[in-house]
Amino acid sequence: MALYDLVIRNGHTVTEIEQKKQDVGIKDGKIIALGENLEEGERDIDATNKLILPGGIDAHCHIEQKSSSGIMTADDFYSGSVSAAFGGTTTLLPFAAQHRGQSLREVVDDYMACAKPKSVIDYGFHLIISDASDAIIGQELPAMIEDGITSFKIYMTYDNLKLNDYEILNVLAAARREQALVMVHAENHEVIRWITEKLLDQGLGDPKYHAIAHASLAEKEATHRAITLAELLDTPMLIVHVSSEAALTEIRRAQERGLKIYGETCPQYLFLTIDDLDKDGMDGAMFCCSPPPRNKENQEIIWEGLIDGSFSVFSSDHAPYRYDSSGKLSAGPKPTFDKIANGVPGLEIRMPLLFSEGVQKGRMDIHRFIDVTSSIPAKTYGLYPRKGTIAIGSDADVAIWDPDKEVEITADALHDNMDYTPYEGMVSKGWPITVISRGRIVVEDEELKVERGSGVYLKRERSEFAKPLEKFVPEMDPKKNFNAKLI
Ligand code: DUC
Ligand code: ZN
Ligand code: ZN
Repeated sequence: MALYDLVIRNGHTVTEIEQKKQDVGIKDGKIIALGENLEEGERDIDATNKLILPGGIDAHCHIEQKSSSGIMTADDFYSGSVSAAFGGTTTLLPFAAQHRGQSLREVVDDYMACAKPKSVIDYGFHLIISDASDAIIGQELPAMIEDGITSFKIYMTYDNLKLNDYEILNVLAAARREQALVMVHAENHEVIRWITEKLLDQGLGDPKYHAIAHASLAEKEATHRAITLAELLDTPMLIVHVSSEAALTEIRRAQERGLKIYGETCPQYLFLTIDDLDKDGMDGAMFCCSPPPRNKENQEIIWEGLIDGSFSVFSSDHAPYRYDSSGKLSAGPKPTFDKIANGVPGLEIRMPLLFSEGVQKGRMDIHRFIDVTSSIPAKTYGLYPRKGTIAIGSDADVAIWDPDKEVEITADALHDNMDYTPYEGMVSKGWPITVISRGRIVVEDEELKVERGSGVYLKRERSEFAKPLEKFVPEMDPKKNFNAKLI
């Protein structure tokens, strides 16, 4: 019997720290050897002139999720996971979304039941918490964290999701106790509501006005407030889907002050602009997401933030709503912007477009590319070094990239269940041609090679990124504040 189930030979492995010409030996789903001239395996793959990269981790995506206004995403765990795999991603961290009144256990059980028979790659969950009652935060949440759901998202906007500052403080205190990571959708609800009303009063309801209503300043204010609350309780926090320079500046300022504040950005803020919302008829609806893409200058600054380390995670925020009555146009054929389902698809293009526009065009070092698409998400969310690197003992989750393969992105060519892509016609130079998850060849020769349901649930560890600093603002320090213990 061969020592290895699979050997990938003659390629260059690239991790977050180094690039090496070496073979990868895989046994029982794990990497067990790295080196030159490994002996023959049960199966050998020749990776001459190819790059062997860690499989991607998409740490923010909405799959088989019913939105707070009742609209289902177009992708279920089968089409979503297949699409992700074809784009070089081998781990998904979608949301298990609580609607008010639901117990967290019920929510998680529902999502597990959806994912288990369908996902072709490994997956974990973050919770979305929309009901911050004492019972949920005090009793249910700790049990979920114990079960490996060690991060959760809260919202500062959307009628059916938003938490007020008091509730956010309760959530932060619980996260601090449990060492769970809080992810925040930071937009000021009242600012958006006020601008929306004024626009609609003037009859300005076209999709492009979505970008006016979701002003950068609404994002900046909420980001500042969220960070302030996090600082008050000495609780790490990750601000998701950051779109604007103004919000990025708040994050940088906090980081410069030594706070554990992290930022995530997404393809729509690097590859789309506000002009995409200004299309004929309703076509701009295809680009409506929250926060929205901004202008070209802002786009450059988001790029800089991803390159210089201000952002640590690059996720798709895949929120797939078809351009028809099941999705974007569920409120009618010509809804005003506030009734258009929010979100854009991006699972499959996330890594290729960043590789092409970032690494190939010389803007982004390849190790940084791996950091933001795989290694740091793994560290942030308690999966490292099982996932997110190429090392002995790690899961054999790798993608073999052909750096010269050019692919034109079209809705037809992608594997999700969408009827459009916002990136139609863009050409990606570099594409993952063979995608391997726990030693299983998932994608090869442009075909899916595994059965539905062959991905497994990932019980995640608590993350160092969520560990408090034990450095309070002075008036909150229990030792300095008359021994008052607040958290
Ligand atoms: N928030 C998300 O995280 N995704 C899609 C839309 C939104 O508002
Ligand atoms: Zn959000
Ligand atoms: Zn999202």
